Amino acid sequence: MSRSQSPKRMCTNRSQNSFIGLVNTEGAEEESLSTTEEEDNQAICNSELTTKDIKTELTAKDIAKELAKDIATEISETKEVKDQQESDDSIGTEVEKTMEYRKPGQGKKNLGCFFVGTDYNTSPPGMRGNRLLSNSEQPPESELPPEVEEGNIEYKLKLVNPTSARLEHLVTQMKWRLREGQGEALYEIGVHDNGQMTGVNRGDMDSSLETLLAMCKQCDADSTVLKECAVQNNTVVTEPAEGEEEVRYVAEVLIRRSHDEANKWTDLRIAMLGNVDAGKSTLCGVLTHGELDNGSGKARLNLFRHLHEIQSGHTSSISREILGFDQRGRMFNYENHSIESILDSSSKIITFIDLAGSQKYLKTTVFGLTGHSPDYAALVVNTKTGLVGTFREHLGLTVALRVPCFIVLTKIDTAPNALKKRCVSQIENILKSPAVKRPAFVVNSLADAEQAALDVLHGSRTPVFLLSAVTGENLPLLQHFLSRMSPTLSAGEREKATAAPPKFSVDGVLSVTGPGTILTGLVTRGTIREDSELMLGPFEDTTYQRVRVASIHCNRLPRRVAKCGQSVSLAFHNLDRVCRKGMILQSCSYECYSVEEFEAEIFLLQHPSKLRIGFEATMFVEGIRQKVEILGLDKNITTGQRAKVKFKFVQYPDLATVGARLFFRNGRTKGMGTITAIKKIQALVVDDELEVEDLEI
Ligand SMILES: Nc1nc2c(ncn2[C@@H]2O[C@H](COP(=O)(O)OP(=O)(O)OP(=O)(O)O)[C@@H](O)[C@H]2O)c(=O)[nH]1
Ligand SMILES: [Mg+2]
Repeated sequence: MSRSQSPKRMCTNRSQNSFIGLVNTEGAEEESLSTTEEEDNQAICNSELTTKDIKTELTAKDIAKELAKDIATEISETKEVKDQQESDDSIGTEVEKTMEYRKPGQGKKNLGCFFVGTDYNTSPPGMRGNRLLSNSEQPPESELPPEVEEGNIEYKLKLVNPTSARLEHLVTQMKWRLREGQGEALYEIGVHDNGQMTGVNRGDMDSSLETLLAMCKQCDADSTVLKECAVQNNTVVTEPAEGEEEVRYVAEVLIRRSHDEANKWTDLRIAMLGNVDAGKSTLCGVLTHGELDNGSGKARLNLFRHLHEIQSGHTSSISREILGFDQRGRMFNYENHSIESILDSSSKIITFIDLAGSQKYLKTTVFGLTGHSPDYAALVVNTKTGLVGTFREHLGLTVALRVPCFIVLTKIDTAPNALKKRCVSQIENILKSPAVKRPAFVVNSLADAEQAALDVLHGSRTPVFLLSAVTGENLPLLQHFLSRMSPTLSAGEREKATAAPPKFSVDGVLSVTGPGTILTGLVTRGTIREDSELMLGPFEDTTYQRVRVASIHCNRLPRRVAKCGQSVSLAFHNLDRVCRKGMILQSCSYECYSVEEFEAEIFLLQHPSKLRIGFEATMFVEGIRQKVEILGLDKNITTGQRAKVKFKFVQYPDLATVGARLFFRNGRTKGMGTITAIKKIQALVVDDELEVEDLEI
């Protein structure tokens, strides 16, 4: 499609995309079915197969076989499930412990600690133990410890009517202090650098606070006076004595970066998929750290979370890194920027979700796709080896879950021309197959890259990049493409979602000393603020708990608000129950319920025999990953066939929504589909206690 022919850029979402499921040759997965597809569905419901149905069933079977070709060597079902459960369980624990957080001071990044409200026991080293006026009921009587250059505490005797040059200097200093405190700083007014608290008179104090406000404005920060004390004879007094020296004042002011402006960034999440050793982590590392790879695994080291990953060279957990672009398409990464300056300078933030290529970690990878709600997926292929290993399975997943994808053929520095051609032709064939129906579009120029960003959004073609993370060949094409990519939600849909009451889906649970339980996840609707009162649930006993948000961190920096579409971490004032991935946190105005049983229209991608009642599999739907059992089937089906199935969550009632896309697997068995009905267990809130009652919908 030429540029002039390209469809007008318009509101597009996954359901509108013709980015159809693997079975869409049959039309079962399309939301608006064509006449032929309706007939097809009808025939299935009536269990009467027409010639056309048989034909389409066969097509689907072939596709399923094609997609399953490379996993035929899988180890036996039982062993694999056991292995995966073990590996996933251990990974889960490790991920939960380490996700999103690294040790302060590690690398160039300023990462790490949580502040909960104004509890500074958990603050970075610069702040700890150095809290001044308001850290106890009894502030120090006459002096504070001397000011230190590092850290986020600044002493100022007074800030009265500064000249513009002086104000500029003060603003620079405040930005530095804020950076030191990861977005928070303390100003002690009326205090000398050596800590002596002489105080200032009322007029100078008011004027100093005004200057602080002006400085805050320029730093995009808010100020709060935490404590003000009276000082007489250089001593803090609770009751100023009459007739003594003039009363002077000292104050402690908390400065916090707001980062609150609406839609400051466009957030995009890209999941990295592809076979083991394809070069996913390397590509993420090169893009986000601006340093080419050496061909022996140097660039991927920035992405690894665990020692065993460094030792084995394989990703086993989900890690995230960010890359920023400003409105002019200039790129901001860790090469020359701190995380804060990337966020300051960028208008678009791309978060790469690096996933594991190994079959052993497939559960974690599928969860990365379902629970982390990526906007796009990048399927990375080693040009030299072509479409081997888990590639087809990962492509199948993006199609099944309707995640628009693009292809990156890496390592072209090591592949002779013949192999490059072979790989491109393999890709072209699989992308134009009826299962995918998104022809390849090889990107050769910046203009192509621009067009490719539109094509992937509309779902008309699949962009294909050929590049090397070692020589950097064609890397600018991919960077240009990334700078032009748009969110899959249209502006209207986004506005609607932003205006709705808040909802947050939990994709990770951390336990941190001090703040306690931290929930990470995506704000799917509305805006969450500090101190927001929300309902968290369902817990395993189907109850919901009312919780109050203590602090919000986004991209490892403190925030006051988190808006729809942002991935954030939340700490709470009153959360001491065991939480799990897949829970939701929502406004009290939403219904609180859990789901015990649900119905879905499924398509069986692969199964060794007939699918029967009683079969168990791991279900991935939205943020949920739980074992389900088949309670009912409208007919017994085999590979490449569809059925209406009734499922039951095996461990505990969980969440499911009508219309949600699902994927299930057990060993070699794989299937996908859409939820069509749910049986709810309603949870009523009575103060903080909940009453549970059964309601059938
Ligand atoms: N020569 C060359 N080597 C590359 C290129 N990209 C990656 N590599 C190397 O390929 C190896 C595997 O790269 P990774 O990034 O770990 O692969 P991965 O896809 O993340 O693998 P898993 O995490 O196991 O799924 C590393 O040794 C990289 O240095 C490239 O463009 N050229
Ligand atoms: Mg990797």
